Amino acid sequence: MSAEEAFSHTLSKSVIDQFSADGFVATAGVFSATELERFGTAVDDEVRQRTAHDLRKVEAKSTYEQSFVQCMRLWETNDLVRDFVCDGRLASMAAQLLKVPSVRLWQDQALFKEAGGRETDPHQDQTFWPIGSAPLVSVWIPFDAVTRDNGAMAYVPGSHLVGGLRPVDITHTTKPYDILNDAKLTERTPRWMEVQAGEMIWHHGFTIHQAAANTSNATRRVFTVVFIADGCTRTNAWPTFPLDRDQVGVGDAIAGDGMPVLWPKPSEPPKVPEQRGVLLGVQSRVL
Ligand SMILES: O=C(O)CCC(=O)C(=O)O
Repeated sequence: MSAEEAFSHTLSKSVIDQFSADGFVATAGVFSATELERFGTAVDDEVRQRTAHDLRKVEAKSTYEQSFVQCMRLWETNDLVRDFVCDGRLASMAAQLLKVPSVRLWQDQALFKEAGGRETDPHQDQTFWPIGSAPLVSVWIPFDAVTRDNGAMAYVPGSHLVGGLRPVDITHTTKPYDILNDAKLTERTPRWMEVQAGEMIWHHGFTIHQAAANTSNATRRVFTVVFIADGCTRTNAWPTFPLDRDQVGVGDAIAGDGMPVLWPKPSEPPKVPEQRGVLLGVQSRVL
């Protein structure tokens, strides 16, 4: 069997080339409609349980919370979500896009943009984390069609090639940096991506991306999974929950129960860490 046949879901050369050039690419046909429905229902259940205590309307929330309801590490609390995250398809696609033999789970999360929710500010993901320029890719999986009216994503083509720029404080604790006007960018016009349910969009850790406000009357339901190449090290001491939980020190290899190797697919399903993070909202510190 060739290495390519061994992939759980083989990507064409044109998809991989487009990702390398643009820093983002859409793929389709990975999950069947039935699977997507089961996956979406599991994520809905988990978000509903984690947010049941929060009865605030969107306009009463903080600026950050108005961009999305954020629930992290659903693979640790929901068996069905765990099956989808760990079944090898997404991880093998991530390895192909990054052109690496092995990837670990970095994080997964539900990002539900409520009706009336504001835009997500343009930013790069990777500058939030102490991982330097480790190869990193995120997959954005919508459970319904997404348009400019209900929270579509937009990406700046080629921006990943510029590397890490000033981090953008999307939490609005401080004024967010206007990254689209960074002098290092040669291209600064985001390309909007409207997608059908069943399509998903992959972006590199340094690709500048943003999302539109949700002016529709329904929640935009999205789940994302981020993969990091195996064999990378922690580059500094910024508090970072998955690294701190697994006691990964500066200079240590990134590894541990919370960041399992998912490609090549492990022979046994990964063990769920005993210690859980917060169930709702952003979290960087071990509690
Ligand atoms: O879905 C959104 O509104 C933002 C998503 C995002 O920033 C990401 O997936 O990295």
